[in-house]
Parts: sequence; structure tokens; C-alpha cells
Amino acid sequence: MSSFNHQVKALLAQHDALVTRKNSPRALGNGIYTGYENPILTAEHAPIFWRYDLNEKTNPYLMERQGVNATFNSGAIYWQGKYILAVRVEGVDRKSFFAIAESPNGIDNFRFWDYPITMPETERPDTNVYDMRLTAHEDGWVYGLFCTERKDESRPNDTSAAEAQCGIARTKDLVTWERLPDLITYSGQQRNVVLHPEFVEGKYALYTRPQDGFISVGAGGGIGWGLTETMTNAEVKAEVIVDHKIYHTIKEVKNGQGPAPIKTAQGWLHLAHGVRNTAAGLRYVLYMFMTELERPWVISHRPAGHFIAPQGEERVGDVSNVAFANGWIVNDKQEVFIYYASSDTRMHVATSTVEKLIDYCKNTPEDGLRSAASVATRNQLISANLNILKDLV
Ligand code: M1P
Repeated sequence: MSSFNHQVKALLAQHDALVTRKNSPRALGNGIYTGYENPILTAEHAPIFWRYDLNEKTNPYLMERQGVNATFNSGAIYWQGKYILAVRVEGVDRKSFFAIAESPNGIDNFRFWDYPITMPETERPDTNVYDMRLTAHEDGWVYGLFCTERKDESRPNDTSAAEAQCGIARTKDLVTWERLPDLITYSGQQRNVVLHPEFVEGKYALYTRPQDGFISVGAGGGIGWGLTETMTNAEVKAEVIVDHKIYHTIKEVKNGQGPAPIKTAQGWLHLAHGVRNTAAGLRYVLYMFMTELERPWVISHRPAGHFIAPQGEERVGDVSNVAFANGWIVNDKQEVFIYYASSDTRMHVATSTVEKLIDYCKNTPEDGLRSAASVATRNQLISANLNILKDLV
């Protein structure tokens, strides 16, 4: 065998060893969820044939011609017994695209399908697309809502001036996607828009995130809610904020709905991200809340603080100190697989159950919004625990 072919085989073997590596639970959990030792997807999980030209004639040095920089912010769906992610893959050219990766068990052995998603464009081409939320809607379609980013043409001399809006596509097989017109709202920009899985008052319901600028949400912001008659020409005429950003909390600067909420007998479970500013830059963490079953826009339970924050190596990456989630899966056993990205670089999983997440949302104290209130809440826990410990030891 030629040395070239030998090297190709070595690359393929190394890739296969990475993809098939077993994942194991981290030793000590917090009772709410189980974390796992390894990321489930990294840039190196992208197939070798996506990155290298494997023809010796055109690539005698076996160069990685089209490198992949990151695999992160993934939508998720349980599909024909498989755990499916619609991954945000970012090439070294900084362009993101979507690609499906599937796993038999949800915690390891994620393998990309041969081709990324070919996402049709509207008459106004996207510069960059990312952060797809998948919703299996009761109308029978699987919708993918994502951010479409384009140059802000009103500021032609500013090469960083961008505009974010909500792109919409739908599919029946996750392979062929029908692109629909972008969502129309009456806010400046939109990111983190998510389709609720059921009709509400006979209409499609959307969680939105109005923002004044591309990065800064400005004076507004918060997780919004609005209805649209149709998804084929989606338009939210009235947006109301249902989860506000709040001073000196984990969502002081901005927040955004994560994946579509999970329906339970006791209400809807929500996962979201909250952002605060620090001397070291923005810090993104995940938090949860529950909304009423019949009124999914009305919050019934708000556990204080973060649910998942970036830890250890997760804190470092292209955009450090970020935990971000736009996908989770409930399987037939009511187990929940929470797919989160760390620092805009790689994907992880944490597992829990519907029962545990309801308990977490209902029985974790709310944020009292003052240090004194936090101490009072903690003191109740301490005195109750000291009574128990007295009898134990
Ligand atoms: O870089 C962190 C995240 O920033 C944006 O999220 P948000 O709109 O809430 O600020 C998105 O670009 C997201 O993709 C990214 O992970």
C-alpha cells in the first residue's frame, strides 16, 4: 500500500476511535442531572471526507483542505428510535451550516450523516445560519427555526454591522428542507426564536427574543411570546415579554429560550440561557422555568440561578465562559437528554428525568433578588438540616 493510502487509513482509524469512544457519567452529580466525562461532538468528529481531499493526485501532501473549527449549538429530536442532533458546524472560514449527527443511545457514538443539510435560501441570501431549534409540531411537520445573519446594509462602512433575523424551514425526513419566508416581527432584530409544539388559540405560537442591535438587546429584550396565523408567511404582530431580564441575576444583560419546551402533566418545562457581564466579558449559563399547561406563556415556577454553568475545560473556547443549549430530548422512558455546547466550541450531554426536572423547578427557591433574602432562604435550609443531623450523628 502506498504511503498516502497508509496515511488515509491511519486518519480514518483515528477518527473511528474518537467517534466510537464510550462516554461515562461523571462521578459526583448534584442530584438534578448527570454530567459526562467526554464531549459528545468536537470539530474532530467531522468526517475525514468533509475535510481532506483524499485523491493523491490533487492532494499529494494529504492536506486538510477544508478544516472544521467547531461543532456546537445543536437542535435535537428523538427520531425513529435515534437521538438526532442538528449541529451547528463552523468551518475554518467562520461560516456555520447545519449537519445531522445521530447516536443510538444519546450519550456517545454520535456520527454525522454523509452530507450536511443543504438549506435553501430566500431571495435575500443568508451570510451565516446557526442555532437551529427543532420542533415536531402537531401539524405534522418538523420545523427548524434558526438565526439568519446578514450584513446590515444601512451601515455599509462598518464591516462588523450585522442583522439577525429568524429563518424558518420545515421537513418530513430531516433530509429535504423547504425554506419558508423569514419571520416578520416589529422588533429591530431577532435571535433565539422557538416554535411551540402545539397550536394555541388555533395559531402557531413562538417564543421570541427581540433585540435592538446584533449583540446588544438594548433597552428591550427578554423572552417574548407571540402568535402567527401561518408558518408559510409567519408574522408576529404583537410580542409580549414573558421572561424579563433582571438586574443582578444570571440574566441581567440578556436571555433567550433554549429548545422547545417539554410538555408534562404538571406544566411545560423550559430551558433557557441567561447572560451577565463581568470584567472578563459575558458569561452565559443555562436556567430553567415552568409554565402553565393551558397557558404556556405564563410562568408558574422559577428556580433561582443557573441550572448548568460551564465548568473546568468547558469554560475555554472560541467564546469562553459560555454554556448554550438549543436542544433536548425526552425518550419513551421519560429520560431527558440535555444537549449543551461549551464556549461556542463543542457539544456535551447531561441526563436527567422529567420527574427530577419538575421537582427541581417546583422545589428550588426563587431568587429573592437581595442578599438578605438569599441568607433568609438559606437559613431555613440550614436550621431544618441541623435538626435532622442532630438525630443522625
Ligand atoms: O457567543 C455566545 C452566543 O451568543 C449568541 O447568543 P445571544 O443571542 O443570546 O447573545 C449566539 O450567537 C449564540 O450562537 C452564541 O453561542
